[in-house]
Amino acid sequence: MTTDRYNPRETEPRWQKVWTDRRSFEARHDPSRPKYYVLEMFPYPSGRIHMGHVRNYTMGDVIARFRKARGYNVLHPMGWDAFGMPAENAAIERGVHPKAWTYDNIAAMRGQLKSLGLAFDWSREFATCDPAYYRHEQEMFVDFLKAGLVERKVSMVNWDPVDQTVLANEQVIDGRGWRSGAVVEKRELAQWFLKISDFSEELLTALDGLESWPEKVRLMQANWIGRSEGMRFSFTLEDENGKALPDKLAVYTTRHDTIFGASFCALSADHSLVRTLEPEIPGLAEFRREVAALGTSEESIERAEKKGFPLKLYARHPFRKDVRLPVYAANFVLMGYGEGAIFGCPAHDQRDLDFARKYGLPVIPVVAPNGTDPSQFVVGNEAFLEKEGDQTVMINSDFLDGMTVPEAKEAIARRMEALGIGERKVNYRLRDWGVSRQRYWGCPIPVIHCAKCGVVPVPKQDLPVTLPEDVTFDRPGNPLIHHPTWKSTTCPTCGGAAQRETDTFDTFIDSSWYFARFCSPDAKVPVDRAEAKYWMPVDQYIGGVEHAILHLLYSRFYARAMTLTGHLDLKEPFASLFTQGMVVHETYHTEGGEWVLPAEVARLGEGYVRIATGETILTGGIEKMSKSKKNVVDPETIIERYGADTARWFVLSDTPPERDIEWTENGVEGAWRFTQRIWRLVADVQQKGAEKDFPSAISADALDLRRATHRTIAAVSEDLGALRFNRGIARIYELANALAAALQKNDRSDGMAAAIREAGETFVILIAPMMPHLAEECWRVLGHSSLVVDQSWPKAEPALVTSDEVTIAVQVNGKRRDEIRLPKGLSQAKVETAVLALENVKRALDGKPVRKVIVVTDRIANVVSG
Ligand code: ANZ
Ligand code: ZN
Repeated sequence: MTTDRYNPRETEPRWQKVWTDRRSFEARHDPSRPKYYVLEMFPYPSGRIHMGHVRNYTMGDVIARFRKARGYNVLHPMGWDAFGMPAENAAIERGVHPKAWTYDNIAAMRGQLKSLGLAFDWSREFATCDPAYYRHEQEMFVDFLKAGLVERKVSMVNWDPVDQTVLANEQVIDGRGWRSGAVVEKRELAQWFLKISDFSEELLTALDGLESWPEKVRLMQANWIGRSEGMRFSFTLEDENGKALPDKLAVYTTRHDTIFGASFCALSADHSLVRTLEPEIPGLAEFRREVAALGTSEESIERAEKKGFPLKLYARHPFRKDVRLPVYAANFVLMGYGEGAIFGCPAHDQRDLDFARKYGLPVIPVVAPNGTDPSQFVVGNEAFLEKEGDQTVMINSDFLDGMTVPEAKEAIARRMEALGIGERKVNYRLRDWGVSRQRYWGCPIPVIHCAKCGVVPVPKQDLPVTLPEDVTFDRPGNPLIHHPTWKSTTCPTCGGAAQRETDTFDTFIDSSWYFARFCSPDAKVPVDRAEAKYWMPVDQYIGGVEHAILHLLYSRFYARAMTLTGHLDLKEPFASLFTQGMVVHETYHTEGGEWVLPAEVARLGEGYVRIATGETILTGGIEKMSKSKKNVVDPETIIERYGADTARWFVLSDTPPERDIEWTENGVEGAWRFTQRIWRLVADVQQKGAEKDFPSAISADALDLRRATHRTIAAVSEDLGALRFNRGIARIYELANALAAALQKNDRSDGMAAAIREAGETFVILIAPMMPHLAEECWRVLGHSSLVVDQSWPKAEPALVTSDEVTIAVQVNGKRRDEIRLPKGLSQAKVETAVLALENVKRALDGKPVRKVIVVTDRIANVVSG
């Protein structure tokens, strides 16, 4: 017998234990079955899960459970992206060791994820900070090194002189270190780079094959790779007196057509020519320092006021012998792109225009809308940029006059090639990936520096190079440098005294191959090729769009690099990608502007008050849940109060998964009430649906219920397969209504009992991916000793699915609230019953009595309330 109320607190841990004991979700290589690898981006062990995790992992879980029921051999693993700064910050601020902090957090979060009943194969779990994981990362780095995929280069970093540390671009705020507040300097440092730029073209063109990726992500990646077709050409240089100099100035441009509009040249402050001139020109050193304080981020450079410093040099115009262009060092020219030098054409580039206005340089338009009189066309404070589809013509441009822009580009390219001063060049914005970090809590870079032999990779038999645990955080800089002994070692080549590299890897490396490691988490090699061949690629990858660029691009590169070094045989690691929306919530604050947790607030009349004090609370708008605005709801509290199934159901309902979902108390209450309703419904099914077999002829009502059941199977299967969870759920509500209606009528017509049983059992299997615990409990109530988790997904009988159906728009008091699919020509009474049972209609009625229902056959049903 069932009790009146469904009590998730009792059932959920019980079913979780059953699944664990039966190893229900452990995946085993089985070539006789089709595999399905579903993966959600693994979490950083911050200490607690948040609602974003709940939404993300629930989606993956529904897919995993659904695919399993459909007969796939499912791999659904979980691990921890466990290296990174926050662990070190905790060490500095609170004196806990990063390792202890990290593993404690993992333990806490593992418990929280388990309480959600997620169908993970926990036997494959690892953390990237486990030496057993990162030793393989080190091994692959050594292989990459041998394969020429790695380079050691001097590069510019943001240096915090107080904290004695390198800062990431995001850690530089208005030119100052985020923690110390010190003015950031630029420093040159020898660092390791992975040569991702060798793959620019390949990573770009292969995007076309990623048809199951969101278009916007593919576009973001394409922009990031940033292919452009242009020219590299050289100017001859002269001094103020017109004396020719030996040096030439090479520039990169995509607008060689605008060469007759050139009015200056600009060099990056780090350009070799500028460096050479620094001691000769007073004030130049100061200017370079000022530019350095902008840091290395393109964004801050873009935002800064455009400034230059005249170098007392001139570039001779290649086609106008009487024109020479002043040469500047400028803060907006990047060293890492093209040649680190440009010619400026103010009329057709906004940065160049701002610069020209500031320094009084000529502005000569050379492209104009078709039909413009060249002598009348002027450029004011906005550069003239042609938009796609514009009809334009070259003006003021000598032999180019009258041409279109593409014609002019071609003409200039030919001339320059003929003169031997330039060539066509494809450029990519994508830079090599700098992977050295001057940090403790990361994977040690496995190389040794020997005074005699130079850089020597650590021999494989000496791996892993493990992090020392006895480190201190009492002074600025990298603890690995301060460690008394760790870095002293002997050179593997000559046996002499040598030093370990004290830099560690960028944590993006850790997450660039973890998905491959999950295929064989205990292998003695980084990846067991046979396992990876079976499981890879990931069939469905799910994560936030904030990782659309770097993480995914690095992973795509890693798959290629691993393939080149024989660790994998695959190019694209993620066959299909889904980027879910965020969880948002109303923000609350006091009149004084202090943010207040939703849990501390209660509704009072039209407004809100703080429960503890009664003071007035104001709302500040719906925003992404964040600690800073305190608009967070703790999943643990929700699970304790309502159970995991309610939370899971809520995060999937109503809102399409790619959109932001608003967390509301009402919504959660609604999901909770539905779990209770299911519980009562199933108890009723068990009583009234005693038959298993259908008689040879069944009543019209029984047939109706069967049709509802099979149509729901068809629709939910399609919706879950396409990740339209909210739509699948809406269909499940409809089936609940149909089943409830049949039960209520106490109809004993032929076949009804079997139809009820069929509907009830189907219903339980259909809700199982979303509410797995409740489903198991209901399955037991229905008299089964098997588990729902082991049931196959029901099949829709085609004859019961196809029927003449129409979509009827449902209104309440003339306002559209829903729609419903019903058999064509259905009687007024039946339409009325179906419509009144809709959740959206009930919500819109808000308890008001129904006066009448106006039905326009097969088109509209309007519910009019009293
Ligand atoms: C002359 C010109 C005239 C340009 C004009 C633009 C408009 P993409 O498309 O991103 O490749 N550029 C080249 N190297 C640069 C560097 N190191 N730092 C800053 N800017 C640089 O952009 C290529 C354009 O960006 C080039 O074309 C160059 O300016 C600038 F009406 O050359 B152009
Ligand atoms: Zn040596």
